[in-house]
Amino acid sequence: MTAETLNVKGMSCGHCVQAVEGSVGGLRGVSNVKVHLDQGKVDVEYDKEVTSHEDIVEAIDDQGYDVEE
Ligand SMILES: [Cu+2]
Repeated sequence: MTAETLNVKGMSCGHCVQAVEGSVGGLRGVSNVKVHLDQGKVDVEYDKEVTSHEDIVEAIDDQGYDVEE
C-alpha cells in the first residue's frame, strides 16, 4: 500500500471535500482518502498495482481542483 499527501488548491467548503473524496475514493485500488480542508491537503492510500499517482491527480483535476506537484 502506498500513502501520499497531495497539496490541492481551490478546495473551500464541504462540497469540495465531498467532490474530492468521492472521486478519488471511487478509483479502483484506493483504500482510503481524507481531505484536510484547512490545510489544503489530501491524504490518500492506494495500491500501486491497480492505480497510479497520475490517475489520482487526474481524478482531482477532473473535479476542478489543482494538484501542486
Ligand atoms: Cu467547495
